[in-house]
Amino acid sequence: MPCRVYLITPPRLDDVAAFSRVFEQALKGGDVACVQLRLKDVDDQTIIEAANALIPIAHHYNVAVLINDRPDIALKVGADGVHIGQQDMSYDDARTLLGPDAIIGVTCHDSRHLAMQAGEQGADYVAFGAFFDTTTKQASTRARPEILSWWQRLFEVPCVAIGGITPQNAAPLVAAGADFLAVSSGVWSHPDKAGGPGGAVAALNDVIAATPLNLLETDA
Ligand code: 3NM
Repeated sequence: MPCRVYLITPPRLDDVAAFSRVFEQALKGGDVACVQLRLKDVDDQTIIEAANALIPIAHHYNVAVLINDRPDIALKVGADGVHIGQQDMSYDDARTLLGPDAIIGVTCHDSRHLAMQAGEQGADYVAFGAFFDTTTKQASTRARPEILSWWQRLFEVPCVAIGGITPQNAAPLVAAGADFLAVSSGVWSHPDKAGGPGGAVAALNDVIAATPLNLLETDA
């Protein structure tokens, strides 16, 4: 399967109606597999209201919606799944709560061990990062593209590359075997003169289409 774009919302949405328009513009830019609603330092009601605004737009474009960290909210708002970190609800508890059809992805930082554990448990994807500097999150680990190639050779479960990805730096991650490029500021802060968020999604899809798989050598 070719690599696909995975959007992450900005960490704060001061005006959900305004963001909804930007979001739709991004989705019109090209293929997007899913969007992760990732709001930080806000109350539950704010997440729920944002989800209620964004889910119908996403579904109109056949884009799955995942809620960051909060399986309980995913259930409540009818999202397609969750993205959980190592400090959040456990994979097993999230699966029990959401059922067999939910998409459950797990943050694995730069750890082969965490990724194998998540894969064995049944995660729908494992996420590695951060590949580049990012101001969106205080990323505690730096992942190297080799981990994507290692994973791609050994496992069927898709891998997501995350952290500081832009259309300019994405190609080596696509070549190394990322199944998804998870991008936040690289889309929302894409310059207006380069088409804004829609232009970023188009550019990411262009990079994916132009970049053949070329797995890196790894030590195992
Ligand atoms: N997780 P941007 S890095 C949400 O390393 C997130 O696990 C990361 O946003 C990790 O595309 C990150 O703006 C931030 O860098 C992604």
